[in-house]
Order: sequence, then structure tokens, then C-alpha cells
Amino acid sequence: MQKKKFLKIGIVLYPTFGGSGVVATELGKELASKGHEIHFITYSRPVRLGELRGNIFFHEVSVSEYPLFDHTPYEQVLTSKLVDVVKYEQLDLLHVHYAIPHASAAYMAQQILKSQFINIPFITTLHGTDITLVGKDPSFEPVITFSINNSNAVTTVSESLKQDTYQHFKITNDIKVIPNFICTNHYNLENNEAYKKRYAPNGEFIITHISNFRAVKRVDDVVRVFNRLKKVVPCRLLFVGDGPERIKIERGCRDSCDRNDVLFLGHLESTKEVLNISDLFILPSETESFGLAALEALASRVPVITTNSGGLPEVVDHGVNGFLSDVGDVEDMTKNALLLLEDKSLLETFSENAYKKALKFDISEVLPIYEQLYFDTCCSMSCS
Ligand code: GMT
Repeated sequence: MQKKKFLKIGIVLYPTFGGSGVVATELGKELASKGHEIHFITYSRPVRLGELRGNIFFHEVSVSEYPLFDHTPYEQVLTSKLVDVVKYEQLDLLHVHYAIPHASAAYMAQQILKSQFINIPFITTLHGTDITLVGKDPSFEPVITFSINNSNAVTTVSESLKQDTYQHFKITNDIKVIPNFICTNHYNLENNEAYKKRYAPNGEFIITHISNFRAVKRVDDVVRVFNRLKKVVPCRLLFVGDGPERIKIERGCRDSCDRNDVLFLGHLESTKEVLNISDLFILPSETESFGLAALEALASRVPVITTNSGGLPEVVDHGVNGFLSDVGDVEDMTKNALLLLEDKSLLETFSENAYKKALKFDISEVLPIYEQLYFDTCCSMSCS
């Protein structure tokens, strides 16, 4: 096969506020700006998609309810959609984000297309919870193992997730680490004192946490650290995002915190503006395959107080652009946060270091690695 300059790529993703959906959407947008044709395939329009351009398409997987089914078979509808889109849009490659059900649907679609003499490779990117949480449920294990081993290429977003995958499953396929990335130039915002004043009218420090409020994020540790900080330095806490734990945390804050000190901003389409006015970011997660939110904070020059679990030490350097503590050690997190909040020049140094670290994950570094993998995978499929 003659090497094409541009590929037609189908991207399968969860379209909501989770990091995997954000990474998949931003990747597709960047690939499109390089000239590739991108087809997003999922059940609703990805939140970060923005306006469609000439070479970006969205194919909705719409699942209708049948009275016979207690559970709607999304995977089968997705599989049929993949077959349809690959055939009629003449895609070169599928890139699926998250093992379940995307990799297994891609495998099934690949087999159906093969029976029609169409060969399409698929790449699976593992994002974390598909391996560390969902994957540990034995009822999914055979499907996850099979889909990883039968992907034409597999990537993980950190070295830690690669090791976890080998540890939890019987993997015979190679796994390539391609870290999450960020468009750092999107985070170079001007100082916005007026916006900062809205939340910190008396020059208080702004401490921020952004997540989907799942139990794994340990959001109550954020409140514990904040309440300790509050006794020593003037500060305000901004929560961005929403999810299962939010109501509990919000009610807890009404009892334990001053009404003006803690604000819940809910889901925001863009978090850059809030990070731009933040002094410190707290992410006390139980586990995190990478921690995209931490990288977004670093790109905004905000040092990160986090844990030493999963892939977080690959993103945050202890004592350089943030601090790593044991999971649940709120005393240590508080001590580390105070080291920065009580020393203006140290905070400034960490802030500059944060941006330097984020540059290592700039899209310009990571996109060529994905492109090379796409071409290699297409080539090895057509040569086999
Ligand atoms: O963290 C979440 O709850 C969402 C989850 C997802 O599937 O979108 O995020 C995972 O993928 C992100 C993008 O690769 C990573 O930055 C997150 O660390 C990872 N979450 C966990 O491992 C808990």
C-alpha cells in the first residue's frame, strides 16, 4: 500500500466530562488541524468538540429502547455503527478510548468487515479506570483481556497504567506508553484580577479542586486539608465539576465551613479561567492513571498537592512543581501546602516549574507519536 499523507480515522470515546473523553476529543481536533479526517463515533456530542470543521464529523450512536430489553445493548448498536461508518466513510483506522465496551465493539466490527473483505485495524488506548476499577471486576476480565490482546496496537497513558495492566491481566500484546497531553498555549491567559476578586475579594489564596466527584477522588480530603489551611492562612476553596459524591460533600461543607469560603461551580466547559486565578490545586485521589486535571493545573502555572499513587508521580515532581503524599495523609498535604502559601518566592518558583513541566506534555511532543503509531499500524495491517 502506498503510504498516505493523511488518514481517515474513527475515534470512539465516552463523550462526557471524564479525562478519557477530553483527551480523545482534543486528539481528534489536533489531528484534524494537521489535515487528517476525523470521525467521532459515540452516543452524544463530545463536550469539548466545539464547532465542527470541514474534516471533523460526528456520528451519533442512538440506542432505541425495546420493551423486551431490560438493558439496552449499546455495544451491539455501536458495533453496527462502526461497521457502517468504516464502510461508507472508507476509514483507514479506528482508535478506541477505553477497553469496555469500545475495544470489544471494535474487534467485533473488525470481524464483520473482514467477512466483507474490508480490513480495518484498531488501536486501543487504556485510560485507567477501565483497568484499575472496572477491570478488577472478574465479570469483565475475559472481555478486557481478549480485546487488549486482539487490538492491533495498545497504548496506556502512563508507565504506571502499563504495569497495572500487565499485573491484572494475562497480556500477550505489546503496550506502548503515550502520555496524556495538553495544548499549553491555550493556558497562557492574562492575569484577570477582576475575576479573581469575585472569589477572593480580600486577596485570599484560591485553592481549587476539579474532578467528577467519584469516590476515587477522595474529595472529602480536599475539605479536610482546606479546613486546616484556613486556620493558618486566608484562603477560599473552589470546587469545579459534579458527580456522585458532590451532594454529600456540599452538605458537609455547609456544616463545617463558612458559607463564603467554599464555592461549588459545577461543570464548566472550560476550566482554564478558574485555574488561571488559582494559587494551588489539590487532587488527593486514591488512584489516578495519569491525572489530566493535575496537568491542566501545571499548564496554568498552579502547583499541585496530590498523592503518590498510580501515574501521578509521572506528572507531578515532588518538591519541584508540587508535592506527593500518601493517600489520605491530610496532615502531610496541609504541611506541604503551607510551605508554599507561607513563602511567596517558593510559590513563584514552583509556579514557573509547573509550567516547564507541562511543556513536556505539550501536544507538539505527543501528537507525532500518535501519528507514527497510526501509520505503522495501518502499514503492518496492509502488509500482513
Ligand atoms: O478520573 C476519572 O474518573 C475519569 C477517567 C476517565 O475514564 O475519563 O479518567 C481516567 O483517564 C484520564 C485520561 O487518560 C486520566 O487522566 C485519569 O487519571 C484517569 N482516572 C483514573 O485513573 C481514576
